[in-house]
Amino acid sequence: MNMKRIPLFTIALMTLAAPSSSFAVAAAENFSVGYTKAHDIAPNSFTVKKGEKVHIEINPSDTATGCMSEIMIPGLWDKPQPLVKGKKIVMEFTPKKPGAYNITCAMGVVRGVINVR
Ligand SMILES: [Cu+2]
Repeated sequence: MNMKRIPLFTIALMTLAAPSSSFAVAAAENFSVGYTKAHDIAPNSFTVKKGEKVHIEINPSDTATGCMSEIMIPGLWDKPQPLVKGKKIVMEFTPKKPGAYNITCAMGVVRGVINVR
């Protein structure tokens, strides 16, 4: 590992962890995700680490309809959340097993992936 990078990395972790919780013990991986009817979620591919808390915020610019109107991550976030314009969705979880977890609609149609390493 390049030694010069360690202090910057530590500062980045502190910055990320501070606002999410007053306990702020574990480093969190934070993702900000958009949603539009035209492009669905963006970005839609993520890589995270096993045992590290993941914090995903989705800010829908549109209200989703039909099959893709709810979002879930089977195995990581099993409760479908409706995509409603202006209503922020927050998903927080700590992946325990490596693997590729699909991001789906409530019935399992794939719209993205979370790779847990
Ligand atoms: Cu569906």
